[in-house]
Amino acid sequence: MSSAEVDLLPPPQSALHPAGPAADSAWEVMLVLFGGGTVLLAGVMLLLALSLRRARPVRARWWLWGGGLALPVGVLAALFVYGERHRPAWRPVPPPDALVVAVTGHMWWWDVRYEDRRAGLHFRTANELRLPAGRPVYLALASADVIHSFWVPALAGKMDMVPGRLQHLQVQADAPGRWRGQCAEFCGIQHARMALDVVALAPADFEDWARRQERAAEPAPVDVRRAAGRDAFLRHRCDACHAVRGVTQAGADGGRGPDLTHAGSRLSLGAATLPNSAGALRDWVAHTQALKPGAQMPSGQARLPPQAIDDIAAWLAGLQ
Ligand code: HEC
Ligand SMILES: [Cu+2]
Repeated sequence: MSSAEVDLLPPPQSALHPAGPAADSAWEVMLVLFGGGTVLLAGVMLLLALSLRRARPVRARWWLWGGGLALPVGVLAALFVYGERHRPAWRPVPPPDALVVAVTGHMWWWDVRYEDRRAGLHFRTANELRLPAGRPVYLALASADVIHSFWVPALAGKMDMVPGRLQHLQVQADAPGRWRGQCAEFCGIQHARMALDVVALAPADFEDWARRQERAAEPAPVDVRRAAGRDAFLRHRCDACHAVRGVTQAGADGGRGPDLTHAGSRLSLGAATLPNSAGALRDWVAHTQALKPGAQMPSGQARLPPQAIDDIAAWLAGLQ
């Protein structure tokens, strides 16, 4: 993706800048609750001022029936009806025109699988969610270990990812853009560095991206350096945890670590811990535990010769 397509400012992670219908609705609820609370506070202050100025106190019965019963019942009933009407609908089955994406939380990264029945797309990626602008996206949310929570404030409210359960969230981005998501349920030492890049693309750009992602990696690079990187990746058993379609023999569950088939095409590394580049890939592989202490991947520095790390990084950067 060129820099012209993506805003280079820090991607916002803000519920105050809604970018789709679900977030618009949450924003409206927030305004109504805030406005309603302000009106109530003003009313109470007014009553207080009146009672302080007036010699004759308000009768006790008024306080009891009015302030104790009528007011709270009226306000809470109205809020209940209003809130119910704005609650996202529970849809056990995705709408027919929706793009279905299964996102599974792991300590501390996101596995992302695309299942687009309409276009016949099936592929896996990680730590990055790309969406076609203007089309509903049905997210099937699960967890591989502990409770996580999927939260992209610009697009929708939070949804917990609970082991043994399948939750869902329907989101839609109104226009192309880039946002940040964040795990919103404490899930262990690197919870804070379990973030997610979210990019909405024009439908044609999304189609291009998806077609590229669906392709397997080139099994035998002609470039000598990259061939050496692929060999080192296999020799040092990175494939014990990572799949690179076309190169490794990973099972259908994807592996213990993120799918790396198109690692070079992603915006960041380590679940949005650092921006992606050939140099960052090298640093990540060599110093994993310094960059993300506790991450469930060993640092390469002590185990791999520097040349092998350089070659692997060059190969991964080329997996576009
Ligand atoms: C024991 C399993 C394991 C092994 C072995 C392993 N990794 Fe990882 N790797 C992981 C996990 C888990 C993550 C996610 C870490 C996180 O972000 O918390 C990861 C993340 C990565 C990422 C960042 C991916 C992304 O999109 O954020 C790269 C690149 C990577 N590993 C490369 C390698 C290379 C190269 C090797 C071999 C030298 C290797 N890994 C060995 C488990 C492993
Ligand atoms: Cu978390």
